[in-house]
Amino acid sequence: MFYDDAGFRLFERITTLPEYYPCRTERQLLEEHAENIVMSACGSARRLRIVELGAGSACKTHILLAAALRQGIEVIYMPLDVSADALETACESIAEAFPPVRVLPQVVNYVSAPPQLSPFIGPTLALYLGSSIGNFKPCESRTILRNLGTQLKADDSFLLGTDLVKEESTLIAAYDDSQGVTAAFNLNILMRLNRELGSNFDVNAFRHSVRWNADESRIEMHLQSIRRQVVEIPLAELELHLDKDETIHTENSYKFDDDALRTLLSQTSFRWELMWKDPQQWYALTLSRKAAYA
Ligand code: AVI
Repeated sequence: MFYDDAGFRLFERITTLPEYYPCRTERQLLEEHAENIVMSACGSARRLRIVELGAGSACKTHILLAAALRQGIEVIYMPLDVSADALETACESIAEAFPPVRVLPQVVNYVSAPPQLSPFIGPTLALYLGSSIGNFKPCESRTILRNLGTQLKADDSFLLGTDLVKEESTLIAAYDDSQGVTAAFNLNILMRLNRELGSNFDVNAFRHSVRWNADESRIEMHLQSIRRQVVEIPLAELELHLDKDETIHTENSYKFDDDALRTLLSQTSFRWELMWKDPQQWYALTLSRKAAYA
């Protein structure tokens, strides 16, 4: 529900906000460690298939593609995404920046079904960046990674980007920025519901609310009703009765620590190999290998 055209534009703005550190921190980590990541994934092979879940516009992937080409490695890049438009943009920019890279996009919902990868002779490096995994409940994250694992060979690599648990005030600020961009991103859902499901949400009768749920290790975004109200959503055949201060829970963004990451990877057939964090330990890139079993 977040990512209609307006939502995409607002999310792009979020990624540039001073308070929203995940995106720029991940980019810095990729810039610092791209050579190492590619070398670890490739071993002695001279060709590499890079498969990216939720590739979107794939702008950070450019860093890895450039590192592979610098090392003289032949690259096949498979971006997977639900959005055909995002994939088209990704393919155009990669074709322009890296003519030798063969790009094989796949429009697929990797959450509801395993992506179908054709057999490949040589190593595959799977990517799941942007801490997108954090927007899924733990059981859903496990399903996504298990599904991915079914498509990889033993010892293929998997690079996962995750936001880490940190001081609450830093986390809250990242989701409740001073310019109100994240608030607009959250409230945009109501405009979308009004437009697409014929609902009558009064956008001014809700406010953006962010909570750190320590028990679940997640940031929660809510839309809080500023008064008692009734909202109709005709196409969903729903009538919502909201009390003053009652909230609509719109998003979870799970934050990880080393233990949670180790557990997630080992439960989903991956063997942890290397981890890189920024100096503040706010964000992690974890490189793991597909285990031979399962
Ligand atoms: C896309 N995803 C990883 C973002 C996050 O940080 O959970 C979505 C987001 N929601 C509000 N700000 C950013």
